[in-house]
Amino acid sequence: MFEKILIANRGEIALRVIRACQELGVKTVAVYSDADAHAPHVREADEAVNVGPAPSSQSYLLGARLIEVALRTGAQAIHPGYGFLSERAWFARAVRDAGLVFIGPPAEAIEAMGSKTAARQLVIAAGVPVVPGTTESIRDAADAIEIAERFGFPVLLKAAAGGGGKGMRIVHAAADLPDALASAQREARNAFGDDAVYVEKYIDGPRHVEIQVLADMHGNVVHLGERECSVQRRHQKMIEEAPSVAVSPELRARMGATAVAAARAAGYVNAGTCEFLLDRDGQYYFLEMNTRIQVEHPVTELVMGLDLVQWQIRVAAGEVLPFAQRDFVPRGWAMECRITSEDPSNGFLPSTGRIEYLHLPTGPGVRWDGGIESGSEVGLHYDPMLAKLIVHAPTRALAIARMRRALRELTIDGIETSRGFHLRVMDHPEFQRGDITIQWLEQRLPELTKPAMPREAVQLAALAAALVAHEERTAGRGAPAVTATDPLPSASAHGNGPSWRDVARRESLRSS
Ligand code: MV4
Repeated sequence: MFEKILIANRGEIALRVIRACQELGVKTVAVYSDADAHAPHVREADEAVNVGPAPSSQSYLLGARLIEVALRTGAQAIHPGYGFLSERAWFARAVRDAGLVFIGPPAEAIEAMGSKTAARQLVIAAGVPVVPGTTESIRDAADAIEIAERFGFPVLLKAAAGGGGKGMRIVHAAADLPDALASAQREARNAFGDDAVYVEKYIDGPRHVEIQVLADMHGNVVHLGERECSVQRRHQKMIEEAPSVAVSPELRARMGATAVAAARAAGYVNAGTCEFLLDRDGQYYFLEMNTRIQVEHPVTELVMGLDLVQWQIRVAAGEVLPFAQRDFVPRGWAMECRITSEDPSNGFLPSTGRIEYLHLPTGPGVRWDGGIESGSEVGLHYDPMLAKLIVHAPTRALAIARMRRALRELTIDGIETSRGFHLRVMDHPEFQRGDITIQWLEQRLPELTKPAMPREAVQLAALAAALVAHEERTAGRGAPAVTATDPLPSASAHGNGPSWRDVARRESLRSS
């Protein structure tokens, strides 16, 4: 086992990795930007090194600097977390070339899965079902029309270098192809520096189901079942669960075997995830492989009863996976809500400021993976995901009830968050039935984000609260208590500061 690991990340995932290290008896080195000098991951690590100014391009993304810090502090390995440098093959290679261990897959496996067209070729050869389409990039509009007509409209143009939905265009008819191709290529060039685009048949109304895999250096590869990730907005997942209502034990075994075949084809080692579309007929199609630990890994940990981050570290240190595939049967139901600093009632605009007060839910079956505390400053430099609230219960219905309870226990004062939005989702009958596709959330956004009360009702409630607060402040100071049966006192009649009528006037002006 390693003696010391450098964690090349921040926020909740940095803390998550620190916790795994503490349990394994491994020392930790945190890195941080100027904006994160007081962040919890800095305090919880055994050592912490400032690596630059707030922008991640000048701190968390400076691979060479992070490697230099690892060497200087005597760390033997680097855990990249997710995002930042986690899927940059050049970084994985530079870590290895520096004589350190990258806690993730080999650079070659990251590269093999990085190009969507190359990944399709690789997994097709291993017998993995992919969405009907090409594995070569399109030459021109005429080429695109010919290919699209072969598969039938609608088709989806995708960036070969892509992922995450950038450079994607749905095309319903040949006449729309030239313009769609030009804009997909432009977006791909801007996002990835590569304008290669290819064609897939468009799958309408599927679920997004992914399979977790875990592989060691000795040829052992297991899958840990699926996560249902359909509840997403603009390619950002909001709620994930394990298992999926749409996956039977038989389908799990088939999708799992497919994911293992894809991992083997890529020479995969460490934790990884194969993303699939699952259509209404139970057909599934490989989309891409994420070559990192994912945000939503805890739901798998809870139903499978293992610590994925610890196993990432252990296989990176050369340990043999001691599991057989039959050891992995999901137990109960796990669900995760991503708590973000976004304002759902305002188009999910990022919300910034100081977290004045934080109260965390506890009790049976509740887990909080967070990177915030009372006093944390939330700015715009990094991802708006602050924390994940995760629950585990015997059944899906009980997991929803538990999530509801935990969301209600959670208080985050000072900034807007997604908390209330998650409560609305938990209360939605379609969500409760598991009747969801990748389109569900965006279709239901109006009802899930409309204000709870009309504006006038909020103003009246604020006014009433101000009156009560004033009443409590002035009670026992000579002013007669104001009750519902009292006549309206005149302004400043009692000489004890402003009368409640003055307060009411001030508050009504303030809230309008
Ligand atoms: C698709 C698709 C429908 N048909 N491919 C979006 C991101 C990228 N990973 C692949 N994506 C999709 N590919 C075909 N042929 C629909 C999506 C898609 C999607 C996939 C997973 C989760 C959320 C999604 C939201 C919109 C579209």
